Amino acid sequence: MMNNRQLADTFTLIGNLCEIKGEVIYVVLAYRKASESLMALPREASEYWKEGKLREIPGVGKAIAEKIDELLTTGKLGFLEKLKEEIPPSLAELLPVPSLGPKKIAMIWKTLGITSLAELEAAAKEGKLRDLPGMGAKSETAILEGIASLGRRSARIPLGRAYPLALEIIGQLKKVKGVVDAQPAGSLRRMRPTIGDIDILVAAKDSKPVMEAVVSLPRVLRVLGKGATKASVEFTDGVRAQVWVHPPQEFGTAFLYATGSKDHNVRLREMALAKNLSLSDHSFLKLKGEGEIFCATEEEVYKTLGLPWIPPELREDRGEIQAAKANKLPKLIEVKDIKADLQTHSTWSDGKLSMLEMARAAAKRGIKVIAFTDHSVSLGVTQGLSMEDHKKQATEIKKIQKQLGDSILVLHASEVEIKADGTLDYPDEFLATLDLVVASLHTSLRQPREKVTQRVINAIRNPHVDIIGHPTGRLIPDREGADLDMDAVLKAAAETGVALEINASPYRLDLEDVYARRAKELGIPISINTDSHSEEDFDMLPYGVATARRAWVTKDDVINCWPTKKLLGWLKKRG
Ligand code: DGT
Ligand code: CA
Ligand code: ZN
Repeated sequence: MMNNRQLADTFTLIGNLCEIKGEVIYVVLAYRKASESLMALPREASEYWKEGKLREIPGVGKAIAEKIDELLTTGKLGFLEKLKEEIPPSLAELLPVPSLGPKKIAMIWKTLGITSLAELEAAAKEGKLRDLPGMGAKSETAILEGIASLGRRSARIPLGRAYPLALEIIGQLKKVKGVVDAQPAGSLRRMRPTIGDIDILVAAKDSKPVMEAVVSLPRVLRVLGKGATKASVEFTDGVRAQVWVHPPQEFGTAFLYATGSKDHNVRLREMALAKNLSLSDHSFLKLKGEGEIFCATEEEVYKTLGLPWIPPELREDRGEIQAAKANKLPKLIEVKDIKADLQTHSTWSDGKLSMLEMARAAAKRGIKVIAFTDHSVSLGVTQGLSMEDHKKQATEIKKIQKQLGDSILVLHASEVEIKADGTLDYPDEFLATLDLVVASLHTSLRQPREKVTQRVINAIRNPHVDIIGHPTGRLIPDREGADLDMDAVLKAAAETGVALEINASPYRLDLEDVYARRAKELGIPISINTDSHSEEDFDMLPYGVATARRAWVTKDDVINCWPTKKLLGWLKKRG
């Protein structure tokens, strides 16, 4: 049975081939939207299908539901097979090449019979493209450069890398004369775990000096575009940034537009049209009568549409506009609500600092409870602790607790390995002696779905386990998580009341937003932890909180926000 990723890939391919074929753009976009929506789905589409509820998936209308039905029933799609006979599927490789559009691709294919990237590159090098209609030696060079840039460009950048970079650029731009404000926008402001390109919005009356400053930023490799109010550049490490400038009186509409997401913006524009207003990045244009409405702040834009301000992390067209209309937006968790860090490591395993140093670093940041979850013995690379070692660690904790006084409470815990055979690294009698137990997967992540899912469920069902750490084990951007059956995992967690972690490391952010949101809806407690191995790691907390915000999570849903007494009571009850 096809899974969501395979279905999504199928619709992306259909969209791409339709685009090269010359289908009207809204058809192409409908396939792409369906593909994105399938990737963001918290459950398998086949489940919806079995329940006869395919049409409840966002972006899935009658035509696409019929195609999903055929794919799930037969594993094939007649429509796609026919399309592939008309348009060679390998042509889709050419679409990402900058400077090439679908029309040109079709023309190159029809005139020269080119169907792959390799053939295109060879033809450009041999000078075979310059004589085609509308092309010349210059377009050949552009195509070769475009192909080279594809190789250099790593797909998407982890948020944790993009954010500091953006702040650096913003720092530079704020020094430019006449700049009133500069803010991150796009997926960066929505705090998606990975970023395609960095968008920055600048408020200034005069855009010219800003445009100059952008193209002369340090480490700019090349300028991709420079207009009157928008410039985009590529840095030497392949990261791209786009800077938009708007006068302060229209900063609100511009900020909203540049923040996206595109789908959120489309919804707002529809709402504006219903009020006879045309919403652009500049203003609301009055369609009846004359004049424009300018908004200096986002609040004013939303207010004009009859909505409260919507936090950027929610702007993904996942029900936020309906919730705003009904005045039912959640009061999202904030960094300051976090009072406990329940996964940290010290020199007892693979951390860089002693427990005392770590506890002080956490206390300095307002943390009231810290759990040391040094690794268990089987995780060889990290010098995991034996049960003997734990006795010594317990003594040490008593000692440092005296030194720390009531500045912070130290819990004796462990990050226990969920072994390949599904058992835990310590016997239950021992787990019962710890203040808190986090159970995590680090090895044999590529086991078949059923087996790896069962491992996690075993850990969830162990009454001594309090938190499942970074549930899927994914690493951003390189390692996909285990192929877990999330439906089954969430169901088991809801039954036992174990907490699921949102690991705040920007290279994990695991659970990801869609699953964390479902966990919350199922009443599963959520735990946001930094998994700190050094002092700087504590500062990654905002990434974890942002992921929770993207999951509509409030502070009541998160055990790290509970008063110490309530947290300790919960741990005690779990045994
Ligand atoms: P990314 O860079 O792939 O991680 O994703 P975004 O969301 O940053 O998207 P990007 O960089 O293509 O565009 C930045 C913002 O510009 C996006 O969040 C919303 C807005 N935007 C881009 N294209 C369109 C469009 O066709 N229509 C509307 N309404 N807004 C758009
Ligand atoms: Ca972007
Ligand atoms: Zn871990």
